[in-house]
Amino acid sequence: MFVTCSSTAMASRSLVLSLLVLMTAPTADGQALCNIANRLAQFFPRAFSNRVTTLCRAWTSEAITTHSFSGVGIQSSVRGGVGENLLPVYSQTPQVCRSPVVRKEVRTLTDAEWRRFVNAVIQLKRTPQGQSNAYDEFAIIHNATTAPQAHFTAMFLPWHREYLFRFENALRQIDCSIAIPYWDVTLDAPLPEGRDSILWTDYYYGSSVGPVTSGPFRNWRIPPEVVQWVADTGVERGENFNYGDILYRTLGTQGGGFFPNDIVQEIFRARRFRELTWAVDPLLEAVHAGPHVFTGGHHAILLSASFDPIFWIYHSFIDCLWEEWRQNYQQADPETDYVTLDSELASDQELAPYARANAPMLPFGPPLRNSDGLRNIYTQRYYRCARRPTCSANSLDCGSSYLFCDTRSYSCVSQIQQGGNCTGFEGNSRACFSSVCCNGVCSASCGPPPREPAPAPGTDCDRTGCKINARDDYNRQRTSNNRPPTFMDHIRRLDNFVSNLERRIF
Ligand SMILES: [Cu+2]
Repeated sequence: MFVTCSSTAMASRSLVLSLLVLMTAPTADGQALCNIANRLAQFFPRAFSNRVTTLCRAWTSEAITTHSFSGVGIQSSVRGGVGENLLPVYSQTPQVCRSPVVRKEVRTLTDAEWRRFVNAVIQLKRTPQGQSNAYDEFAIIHNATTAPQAHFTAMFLPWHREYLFRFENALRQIDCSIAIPYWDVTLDAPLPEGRDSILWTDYYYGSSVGPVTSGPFRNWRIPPEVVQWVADTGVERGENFNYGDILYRTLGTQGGGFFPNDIVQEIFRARRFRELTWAVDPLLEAVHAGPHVFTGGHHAILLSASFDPIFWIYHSFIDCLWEEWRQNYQQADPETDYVTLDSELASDQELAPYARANAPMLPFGPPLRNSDGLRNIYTQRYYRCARRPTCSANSLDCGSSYLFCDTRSYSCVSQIQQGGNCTGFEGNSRACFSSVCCNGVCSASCGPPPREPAPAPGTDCDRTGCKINARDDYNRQRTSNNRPPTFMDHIRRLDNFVSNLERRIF
């Protein structure tokens, strides 16, 4: 079957490209590629569209290999193995808890709320369950064998909704008041360097590079079998993933960063559920992978991602974005607007049967079916999402002392930690946490200008001179001095993350 690309913006170059793709990929892939390329081509440079196309191919083949039941994969079967215990236990909110709870942006939580969430997560990790602990029992089912429909199929969003719902219920057995906060990464996107966000401090997420040895999740244990799977995945990809048995992150060393709100608006152009699925338009799932890869380490690898507690906070955001879309943009009944064609359920046809509406939602069902994941009951009875932080000329309050209003665009932005790069925010007295933005650096005070120009953050200097590291070089490309990042800056970041994704796919 032939797939046509209609947009004139694509021109003959892309037609040639699509034909090349069609020669090597199944029809469904070709269709998906045409769709995404058409949507992106209007404002993305040629190179980016080409890379997206390559990404789509690479990713699809990854889906095919990772979901395989043989080879490197998950040995436990959930039934009678790791993960079995939690499945019935956490399918309902404890009777004594009042619902709905409100999932809020993580920086808008009060200190007490954040502490209660962290404590409950830690307690889950300390609760023996089966052969391991309650936290690990949850984390281990996030893989292509136990949950074949969870990624690269139409079930991506509903499956993760149920997954988070159960995790939240587990936390609520410890503390009824808890709702999983969400991490709106678009608030970090405008920062010159994502790693300088207030989130990468000991108060919030802790260490951002290397083993996590500070913050609430310090020395977070990764079980031996996962250590092995991660190392094996590295061998498969020709990379070194020997992260050891402590939670590991590599923030900022790969991937282009956090996606901006423009991308969210692009996703919100969809009107029917089928347009949010990988086989029809991979945009949402592909963009969601960006922060996974950017944070790196365990969070960047599918079978270990949920071992990092930031997984739940990040996926809570993806879920809340879906909810925002359901309530404001979906032009059909959200409970019944699903996908019927196998070719649209999954690009890899082997996965399609797992994603059909009536199929059991593995590993949670039967009796739970995939179609149950579309029910309104989740967000009507059990939780809802607070509005994402916004500000305006009339109200500069972003609802948190850790956020500030960027008065150039009247949008909320994460505060920058002391010592962080605040280039472009010099005029904003609230941009830096407990400090002021001087000469592009969040400093204790603005003293007289230094006699010699200080080395740019991230440069490697010794007596013989300064060696510029890759990340610094990358930042130089992205933003020239003292101007707010433009949309094209964001695109360049995305371009970077896609090129990294080609080599290392979440
Ligand atoms: Cu996932």
